[in-house]
Amino acid sequence: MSHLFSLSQLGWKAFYQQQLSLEEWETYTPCRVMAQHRSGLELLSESGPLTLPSSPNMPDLTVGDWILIDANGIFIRVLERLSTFSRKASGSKVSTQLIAANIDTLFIVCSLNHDFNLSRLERYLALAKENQVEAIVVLSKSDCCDDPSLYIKQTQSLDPLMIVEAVNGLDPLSIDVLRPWCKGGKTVAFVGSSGVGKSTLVNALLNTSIQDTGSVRGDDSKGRHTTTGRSLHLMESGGLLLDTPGMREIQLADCEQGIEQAFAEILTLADSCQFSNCQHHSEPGCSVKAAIESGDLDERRLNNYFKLMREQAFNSASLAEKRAHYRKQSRFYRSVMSEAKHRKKK
Ligand SMILES: Nc1nc2c(ncn2[C@@H]2O[C@H](COP(=O)(O)OP(=O)(O)OP(=O)(O)O)[C@@H](O)[C@H]2O)c(=O)[nH]1
Ligand SMILES: [Mg+2]
Ligand SMILES: [Zn+2]
Repeated sequence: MSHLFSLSQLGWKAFYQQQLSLEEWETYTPCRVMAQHRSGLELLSESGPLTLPSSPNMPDLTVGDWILIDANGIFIRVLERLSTFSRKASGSKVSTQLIAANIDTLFIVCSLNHDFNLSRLERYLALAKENQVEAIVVLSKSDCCDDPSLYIKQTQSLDPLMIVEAVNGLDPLSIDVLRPWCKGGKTVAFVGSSGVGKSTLVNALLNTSIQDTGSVRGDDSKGRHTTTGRSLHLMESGGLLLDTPGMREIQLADCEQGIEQAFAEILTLADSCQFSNCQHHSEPGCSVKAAIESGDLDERRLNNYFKLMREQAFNSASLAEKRAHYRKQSRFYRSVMSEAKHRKKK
């Protein structure tokens, strides 16, 4: 990167500034984590790029984080995040892996071929709501679809206030509709299944071909996970783009509020069920079931609401159990250590 960016172009906000004392502000340098490798982090500050080798005393960091470093380039601390995206670590039942932090807008990409799936969109929407991040639904590959308006209408039915854009990632003019969210200082992330065209959109918005794009097998139009790393890319405007690899394994944990917001009309209906603890299965006087009968509520949507609620409850419980287990273990360890010290003194 030849020219320098101001802190606000890098996404700095009052929320981060308020976390620094005057002394810290005068001594340390705030840096944004732009990329993460096994060996270390690529950072960007007002005075340009720098690298920070991994060290064991650093906490779990991710792309998009704001950190402080001292004059010698030593890590001081990570600033509190505005939003955090994580997923269940692959192969593991209960640990989570950070995906990105401090995102302003989430572009939820779904392609207008076999990938179109309302339940998957609802899952991402719940995730965005939980993180209080603005969500824009991008229906990609509009050129592969005879009538995008049909899909736009279905998507819009999930939330009348949501912004839905159909684009052809291969046509630079078509993607201009996404630019208003990519202005200086804004951090946007693309999520969606493999092969839906996230990297293609990132490249088009950057006017480069930084991200590899893959070819999709013709038979089932499923992608092959072309993008494997995560990094933030700076636009000329100063906006930052994050391309994440297909997140098929994304699981919801600690996401009850997000789900409730993404399915707000179900909760409103539930308010007028006869029983305050109605489960909306077969209870008499159930307004939710009545809405299904009358066609006001889609049965698929209700079932997905149940499914996501169960999933997040299961994952939250197992995460909480694991954390409790570690706490107990470390308490035990500490008590053993202090007892040993005691004995030594005697
Ligand atoms: N026809 C058409 N093809 C597209 C469009 N957008 C992307 N493609 C093609 O779809 C394939 C996959 O696109 P990518 O951008 O690599 O998909 P991705 O979402 O980044 O995939 P992963 O990195 O695996 O998560 C490529 O061959 C693109 O050229 C589009 O709007 N229309
Ligand atoms: Mg990609
Ligand atoms: Zn009910």
